[in-house]
Amino acid sequence: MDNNRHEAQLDFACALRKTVLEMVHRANASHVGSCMSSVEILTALYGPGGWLRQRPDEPQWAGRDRFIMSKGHAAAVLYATLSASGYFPRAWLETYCTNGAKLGGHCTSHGVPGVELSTGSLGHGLPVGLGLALGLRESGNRVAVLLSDGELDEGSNWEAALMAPHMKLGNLVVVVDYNKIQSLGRVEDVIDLGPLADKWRSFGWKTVELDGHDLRALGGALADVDGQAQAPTVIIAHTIKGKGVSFMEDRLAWHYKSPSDEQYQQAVAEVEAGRIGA
Ligand SMILES: Cc1ncc(C[n+]2csc(CCOP(=O)(O)OP(=O)(O)O)c2C)c(N)n1
Repeated sequence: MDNNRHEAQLDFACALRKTVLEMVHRANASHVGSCMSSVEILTALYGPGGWLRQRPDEPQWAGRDRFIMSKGHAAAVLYATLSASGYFPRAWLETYCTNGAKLGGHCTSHGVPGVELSTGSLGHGLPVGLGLALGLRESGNRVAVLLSDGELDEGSNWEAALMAPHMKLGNLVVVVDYNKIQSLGRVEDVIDLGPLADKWRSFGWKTVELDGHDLRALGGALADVDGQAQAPTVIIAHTIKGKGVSFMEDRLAWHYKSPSDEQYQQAVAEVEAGRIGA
């Protein structure tokens, strides 16, 4: 990736973190840690020079690649990304998670340009993504699905994981946000997923493991996805829940907690001072 694009992606990611903090703080909402772990993944997909082929001014463009945010509780970071990409006005973000607003606390596709599927009930994104990839394979469109690690406790994912290589869906890419924490405990204590890469590989997926906050690594792995290939790709992105804010990083509490005024100020200052994704 050239340096200009990399710098632009670093700026995009930093802005996303600040926007998410602003949204959850204003709405007194949960899931800030869940959003922070996905920032670089969404930046690699949607940010400057990102992997998805989309037209924000034409959200229903038939030639678009599809993205499904299966971890729908992290809606704030998807909404922030879509707004930054030009899908809808930034003013909409101010209404996030308030009564009657377009932008609900979980991802909603109803009336929100750019959101392909309403999500929040975990375990549905990959099965739907599989169907989309099957339907779009001939036209050359690609489908990306972002899963969380706790979400992999849902058996529906493993049915789709079994099916996609059988259907030779090279146009399907899954990114697992492997932050090692779910809502009420650490993944290894709730249901240990390890060895996670071996599991996907044994199902027939092209399997890549990387640092999910490394924008160059993410961009490289996505660029290697060959839509004509015989196998789907899974990117196991090792991430940190709450990434970018010292008191949130790797802390279970920040799945549900919302920052106080003071914590919000500190978090923004840390994000502005940090240079994450390099
Ligand atoms: C089917 C289903 N069961 C339970 C929940 C409640 N729930 C919300 S988030 C979550 C787990 C969060 O952990 P993880 O999936 O690892 O996502 P992270 O926020 O860590 O990225 C659960 C169980 C849900 N949304 N859907």
